Amino acid sequence: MTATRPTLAEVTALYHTPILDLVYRAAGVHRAHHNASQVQVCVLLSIKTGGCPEDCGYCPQAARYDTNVENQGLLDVEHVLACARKAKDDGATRFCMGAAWREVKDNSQFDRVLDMIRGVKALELEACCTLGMVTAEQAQRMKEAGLDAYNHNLDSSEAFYDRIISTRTYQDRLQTLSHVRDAGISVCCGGIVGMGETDDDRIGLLHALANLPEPPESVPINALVAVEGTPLASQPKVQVWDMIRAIATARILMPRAMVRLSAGRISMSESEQALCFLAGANSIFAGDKLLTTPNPEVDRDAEMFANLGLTPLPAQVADREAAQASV
Ligand code: SAM
Ligand code: DTB
Ligand code: SF4
Repeated sequence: MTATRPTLAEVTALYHTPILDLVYRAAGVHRAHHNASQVQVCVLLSIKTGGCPEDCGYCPQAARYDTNVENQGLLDVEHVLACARKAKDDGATRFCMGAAWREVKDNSQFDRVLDMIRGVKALELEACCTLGMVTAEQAQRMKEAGLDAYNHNLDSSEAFYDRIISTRTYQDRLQTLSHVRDAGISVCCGGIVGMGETDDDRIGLLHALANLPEPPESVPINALVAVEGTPLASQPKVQVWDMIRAIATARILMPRAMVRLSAGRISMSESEQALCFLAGANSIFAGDKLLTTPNPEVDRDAEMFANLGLTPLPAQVADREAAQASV
């Protein structure tokens, strides 16, 4: 099977490989394209929290669900840069700013986000944003401000997507991804495991990601964080084998990408996370909070890195990876 533009049948066969064979194969692909002892460390900050008009069924920040999230307007630039400095001191090389917006609007708030991007770059951190849908012009302005990467997930297969989100379409998402790509910004695009989707939906997501006009430079694989008050609150915790299978398949299909073990680490043991790294994950979100939900403490991750012989990937290497992936 070729790594680029795999067919649905190829992805299906790969995904259903017995798990140990799949991990073994993914580990080989990982080692052929990356230094497998280096893991990219990213820190997330919610720069605008809650009150979102969208209806994403997994999301505690959607205004229509009664969750414990406290709404917070767009933070000021100095506050964000203080968090970025702390992230850098804690060893992060990428700083990701997330806003509970449906889309970016051309107003003073967007100007403020552009200032945040410039400030993060001045700290010699990689800058990433996830702000909802963007136009071609907005993507261009973010590129000019120095943005390295933009996160916008497909979340699941096109078929399952409609059961989770009704306020924007799969096609809308692809449109934003193409604006980001055309502006020369690295694409960070992945999805969520554990929303009640079938294996075929996971296969559909992985197939869609690997068949984007160019594969994403980063692929976040999130385990659903089931939050009280959201429609997916009572979803059972995802089996770790499902995360490992999704990560290993993503690694084989998109060999050059940074595959991020994203949401859900808080409820995974060190040995479960080790299997994810063996299966090809080479990036994490660090720091005790994702956007609104908890994440492992910095000290606990430092201990895990020491136990597993992992070291943080230096920033310039991450840049080179991204450059390679876009060739
Ligand atoms: N509002 C913007 C958007 O949706 O594009 C940006 C922020 S949004 C929170 C970014 C991504 O986080 C979502 O696409 C989804 O994949 C992930 N996410 C949100 N809530 C989650 C949860 N409870 N568990 C796992 N992943 C989640
Ligand atoms: C991604 O794929 N996962 C991150 C990031 N992109 C923005 C977000 C995870 C959010 C988990 C739920 C929360 O903390 O609110
Ligand atoms: Fe809004 Fe993003 Fe949450 Fe969807 S995932 S409800 S767009 S913040």
